[in-house]
Amino acid sequence: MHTMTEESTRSVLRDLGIEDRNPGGFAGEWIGSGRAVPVISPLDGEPLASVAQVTGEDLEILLDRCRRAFLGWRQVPAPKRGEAVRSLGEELRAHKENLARLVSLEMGKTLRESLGEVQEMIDVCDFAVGLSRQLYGLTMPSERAQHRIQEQWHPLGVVGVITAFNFPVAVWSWNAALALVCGDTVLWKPSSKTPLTAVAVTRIARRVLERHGHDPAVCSLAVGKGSEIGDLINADPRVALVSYTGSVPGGRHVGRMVQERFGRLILELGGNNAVIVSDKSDLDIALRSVYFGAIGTSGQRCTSTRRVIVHESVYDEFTARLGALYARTSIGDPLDDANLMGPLVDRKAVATMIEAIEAAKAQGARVLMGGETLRLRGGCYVTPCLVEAPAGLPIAREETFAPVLYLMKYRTLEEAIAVQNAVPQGLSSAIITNDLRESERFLSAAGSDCGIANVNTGTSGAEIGGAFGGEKETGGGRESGSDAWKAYMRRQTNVLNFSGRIELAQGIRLDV
Ligand code: UN1
Repeated sequence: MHTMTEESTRSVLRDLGIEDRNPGGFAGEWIGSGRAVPVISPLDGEPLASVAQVTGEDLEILLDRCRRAFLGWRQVPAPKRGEAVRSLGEELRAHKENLARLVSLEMGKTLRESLGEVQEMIDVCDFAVGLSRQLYGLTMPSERAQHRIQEQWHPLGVVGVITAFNFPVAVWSWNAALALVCGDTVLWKPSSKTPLTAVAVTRIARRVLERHGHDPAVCSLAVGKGSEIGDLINADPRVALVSYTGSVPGGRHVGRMVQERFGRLILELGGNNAVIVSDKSDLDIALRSVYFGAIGTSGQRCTSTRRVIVHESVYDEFTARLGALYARTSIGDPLDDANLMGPLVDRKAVATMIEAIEAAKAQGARVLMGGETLRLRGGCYVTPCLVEAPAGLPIAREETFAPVLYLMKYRTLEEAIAVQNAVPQGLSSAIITNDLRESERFLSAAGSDCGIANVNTGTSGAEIGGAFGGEKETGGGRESGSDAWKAYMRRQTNVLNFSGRIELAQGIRLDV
């Protein structure tokens, strides 16, 4: 048993409207004619509740309703759509504690990180409310007299949001809050590992939309397998944009399917994020940044620190101090505030971690500590692992979704940047240095090739205000802040002629 008694777990579920058996489809009404799948908590291997998956026929109804909801929603003025998103943020504030508890129960991250995840949802709602009055287009001077050129941004359609288990609610919100103010409707397919949080959030969104007199199918839900329901979404021309968060192979598959029909895509795939620790760094900052980046969410963030590239002159000291922190890591029930690390999401994740460590050893790396499974209450607990990696270790080119950190040495900054860039993924990166030249070189065109590059702070824990995403095999998509909203809208260029005659562009003569 975890620290929450059965009674308090029940009260969390009750507060969020989770029943023993829940339908997994929603588009104005709840449906779910498929198999009821139990959700097993990684905390203790016990079932929390079950969710009935949607069938292909269910999805047909859901998509049709979600598309029809779009036809109305796109005509609601954007600031009015923003009002609904403001209420969504307020409702999330009211349920923050319980929603965070459910996130921890369902996927295992610590309660403090779950609270941070719900806070991300709230933050992006606030951001989107402001955005609802700032969906600006530009005007351009025309080369023709008494003509004007402008661009407008129009709603796009249904956005299919396919999310991963590791941020079971925040990734939906980055997409949904933006999509909603942009006038799109959302069909959410959550990870099959975390459908309960999705049901809870959809119930909240429904209440908010209905209270504002809007069609609740604006926020629809389809729980089902990626290979069935996900593929139907990918192939369906009614889904204007597919925003997919998941693995590189998953993204390659989704990308091909959506591209085949010229649908729009946002891909947020794997990361293999490195921190460069300079000899001119503050080692306390380096240690804390790397430590949280590597063990936070038990190494299951796409932004988790997987590699640390340390200057040879501080390597021994850094490694010894990091090892001491690792040895002190309190692992266990994520709802207990004393613990910094909860379980991995399931047994398969534990097996994958062990296999990666075996591969590292076979390839010539040295395990410095950790990487053991812990027999705690039948849950999926492991100790975080530090691996000393020779240059070019093949397994260190892969993203293993677990707390395995590869330590590498460097001599010159050029070499460190080359090592950091020499992986197929390009999500997040960081340098810890007090040297202005080093920091500027790291951020320059010849520096980090990642979508996120930080100085004196770690690779994970991005704020919502910046655009989030990465290059190369990470997929190239951007979500959340800055101008990421543009991917959720249709840009239309308009030429308006008020001259009273027809004149062709480029000076072409029309003699008729
Ligand atoms: C993810 O792991 O899919 O930057 C998202 C971070 C979080 C989001 C991670 N804000 O670590």
